[in-house]
Amino acid sequence: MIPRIAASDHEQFLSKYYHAEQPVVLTEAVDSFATAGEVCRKLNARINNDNTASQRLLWYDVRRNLLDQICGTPEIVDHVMNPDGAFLRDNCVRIWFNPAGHVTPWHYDGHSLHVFNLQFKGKKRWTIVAPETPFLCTPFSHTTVRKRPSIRGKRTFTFDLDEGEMLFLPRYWFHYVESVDDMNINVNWVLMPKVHAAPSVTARREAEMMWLKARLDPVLPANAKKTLHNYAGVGKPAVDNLTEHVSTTAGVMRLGKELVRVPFWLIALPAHVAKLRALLRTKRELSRLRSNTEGEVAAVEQPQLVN
Ligand SMILES: O=C(O)CCC(=O)C(=O)O
Ligand SMILES: [Fe+2]
Repeated sequence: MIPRIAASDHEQFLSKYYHAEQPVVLTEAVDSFATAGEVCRKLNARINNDNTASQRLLWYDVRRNLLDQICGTPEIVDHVMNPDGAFLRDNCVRIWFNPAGHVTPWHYDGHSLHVFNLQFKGKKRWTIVAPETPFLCTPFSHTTVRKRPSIRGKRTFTFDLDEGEMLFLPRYWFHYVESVDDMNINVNWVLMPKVHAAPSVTARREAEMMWLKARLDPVLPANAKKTLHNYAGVGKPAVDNLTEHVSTTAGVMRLGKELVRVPFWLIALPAHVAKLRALLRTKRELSRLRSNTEGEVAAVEQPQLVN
């Protein structure tokens, strides 16, 4: 069973989970008395009105202040989102709007990100797998070859994340997430810690892939170049930190290890189709939300009269 502790228990969280990079559910992370519909409309109106917000494949990337007066940053998140201990991106908050039945396929997050995932509205069912018992991924990617790989023999947790709870998902943990309630709204705060990760197969693979990409920079395809130059929001300092202990032999061997996986792209076809379907469904849902909130956007755009 995944451990659950009170979000206010900072000492236990930091010593047993944050620094040890182990997942935990933090209970009573925030209160919200608004309905899912109200939260959805408010967030969408702000996103539509903010030119620093950007729409990604399945979520929005926004700045922290977009949440002002909607959902404050939990104290413990504020404490660790500190430039002394972490690489931080400007748009360090992700917002997800997912209807019932939405599935986010198996993957682990890029950019060596720790994720604080607040279930602001609704409920989601998570299955997570530790980086030391990883799944096989397609070459140079963070997504699994199989759509529903077996979790037998893996270190894994399956649990529901209820409204008001926040999951701390450390870097390199694989996850598969199903949306349970009619409307599910999640807020994530993300950061890359500056301390080195505990050794694991996945941590080593990520470091070796980035070592290789840094050396191949001039010939990288646009997507890979973008990831390299924006790694964890800061690029080179984060990549240098991550790849500090990668030897030339390990880096070069990584190229071979990824290339032998190329045939797995074929086996991965159903996984890619599932991802594409999730993407299209979310896009449809997002545009529906957008058109539903047009009235409110207009209201926000009205100049405010201040006496
Ligand atoms: O909420 C979801 O469906 C997926 C969340 C996720 O992948 C993440 O927070 O990294
Ligand atoms: Fe993720």
